[in-house]
Amino acid sequence: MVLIMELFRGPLIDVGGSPHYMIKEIHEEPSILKRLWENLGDKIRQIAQRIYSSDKIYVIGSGSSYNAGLVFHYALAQHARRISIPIVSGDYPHYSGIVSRGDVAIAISQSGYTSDTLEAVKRARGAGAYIVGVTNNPESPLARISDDIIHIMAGKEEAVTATKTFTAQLYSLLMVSSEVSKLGGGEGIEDLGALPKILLSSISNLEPISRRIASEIYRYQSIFILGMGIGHAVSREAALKLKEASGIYSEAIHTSEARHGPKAVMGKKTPIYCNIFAEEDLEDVEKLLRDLEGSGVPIYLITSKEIGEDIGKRSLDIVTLTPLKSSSIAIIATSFYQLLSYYVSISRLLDPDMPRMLTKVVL
Ligand code: F1P
Repeated sequence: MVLIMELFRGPLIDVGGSPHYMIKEIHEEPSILKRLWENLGDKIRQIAQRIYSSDKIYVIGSGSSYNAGLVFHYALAQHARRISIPIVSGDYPHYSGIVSRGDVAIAISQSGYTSDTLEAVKRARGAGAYIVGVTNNPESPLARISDDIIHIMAGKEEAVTATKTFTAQLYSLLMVSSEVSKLGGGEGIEDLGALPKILLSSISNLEPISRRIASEIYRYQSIFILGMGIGHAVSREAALKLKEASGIYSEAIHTSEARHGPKAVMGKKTPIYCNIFAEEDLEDVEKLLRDLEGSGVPIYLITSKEIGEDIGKRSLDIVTLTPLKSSSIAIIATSFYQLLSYYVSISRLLDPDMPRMLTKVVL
């Protein structure tokens, strides 16, 4: 009993009525989005203008911040018909020769201290790129060396596992994509203003579902998370959360790539989560499901209602998300995986706020 109390850590500290910071911070997300929607408008329009008139767009970050940047990359393509180049911060040297004046580099780091990101920014700046920092710390080194910043206003994040800062980064970046889309004569992302409310009700719907699924999967050693486009970016973040908070080996696999090798290790012992956020994903998902039929692989589809209905004729576990057609679905889907990672962590008697071997800032 004492051991369990120790591991849960929650009852021993006061985190505003929540047993852990991680779950408290997930629940803060809707109000952070509201704050951003109400305060960031002018800044976002200014930065969108800069991006719209740039030659090339680089998106730089590490860990969760890279994953937020990858959603942004897909959102810019989908809504604004612009190509950006997503770069893992540490990989920057492999691109440095092509960055030049007239380019914009969007550098994402909640802490603003991640050394790989700072190094990449210094080099991009040296090459003449205009730097937009996206950070939760306006006093950080990243903020200081950026030409402009988006302050994501998430408040201090106590849990090492990033949740609310990821969602705030993502929302700010979707606001930017929406404005770049409008500058090019597009329609923008129409559901962004309603998203704080949608997320609030979605979290309360998804919480019991994620608890139930956590109780089904917490004993597994490994998990695959599949997706395409934005669904792939979300699967990367989901896999990272499950590794960090729950200690489960989880791998993000592009859905269309699953039949090119990974299928060989798919079996009863490895549940599959499959993100389906767009009609275009269905053909690849159908092919894979056909291949896996009878193999006993536990499959969960994470999808919006309309898309899920066809496939739902098979006996699969379907997690129904609010049916958003835009990139905003990434925020709703990520909140499901954040909740799932939290509840798997609890079921495994781990401390979700302090994963082993991790620190909040990677210097
Ligand atoms: C990047 C990051 C986090 C991750 C972990 C280590 O941080 O990779 O995404 O969850 O805590 O650091 P940052 O650059 O966004 O501060």
